[in-house]
Amino acid sequence: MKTSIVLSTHQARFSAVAFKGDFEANVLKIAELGYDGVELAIRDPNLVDADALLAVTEAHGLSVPAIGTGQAWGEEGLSFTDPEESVRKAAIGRVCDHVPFAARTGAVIIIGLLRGIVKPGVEHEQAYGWMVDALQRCSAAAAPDGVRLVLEPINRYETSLVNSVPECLELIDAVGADNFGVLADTFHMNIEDASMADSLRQAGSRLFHVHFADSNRWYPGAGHIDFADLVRTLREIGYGGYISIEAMPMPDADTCAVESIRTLRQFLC
Ligand code: LER
Ligand code: MN
Repeated sequence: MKTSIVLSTHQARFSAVAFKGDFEANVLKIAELGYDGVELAIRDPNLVDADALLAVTEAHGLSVPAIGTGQAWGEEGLSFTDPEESVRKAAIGRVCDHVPFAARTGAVIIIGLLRGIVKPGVEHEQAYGWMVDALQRCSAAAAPDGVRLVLEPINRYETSLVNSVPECLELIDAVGADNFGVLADTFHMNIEDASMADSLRQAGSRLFHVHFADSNRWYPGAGHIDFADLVRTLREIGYGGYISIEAMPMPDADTCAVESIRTLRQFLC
């Protein structure tokens, strides 16, 4: 297992991104702390100079294991389940736009809030159907380039569409694409999943990516989640991907990054 931490390429409103702002300075700090990679939050890949970005990550020896897409929801309101067809199409198009960059870096494309919420006037079943259809289209568009997609179960206070890992496994069956799997985020699982370890075991080889934050969404070690048990379980299921830190920059971004890698090292050595 390898380590990474979430970094935004632009200033973002989402509060659990530890590092925002000056990209190169942040990449340097992350590399010096000993992380293996940076997970990039990218609103629109068409507005990002991929060559320049990768020149920086590669110069510091960091991989890019995942791309977060949630800013397209947060800043532009794009989603797979909007009542407006044009908005749903734009959301699918945006995910497809991430494919070339993801193919270059081997990153998984994360579908978090880009799936949307169930908007007023829309039935849950209708929204679910739109989501399945969008995920089938995006998975099919990504497959020829060997790119994988993950859906992240997100807690009930943010969306009513897929809150737990077992619910996501049902969705994966409905979508039926080999390159579509689950991202397990410990912050959300602590709220929604009956047993985090059991959920990870159930996910097995369908677990493509992991976010670590503690129960209070501070760095691992600042709350009451048993990370030793989770890392043991990840090993047990043969998970060979990244553990990516997605925690609030509390008490500040640097402390969050330092403490997170310190906690992870205790279990990963
Ligand atoms: C994104 O990875 C996440 O965990 C969500 O809380 C975003 O709203
Ligand atoms: Mn997350």
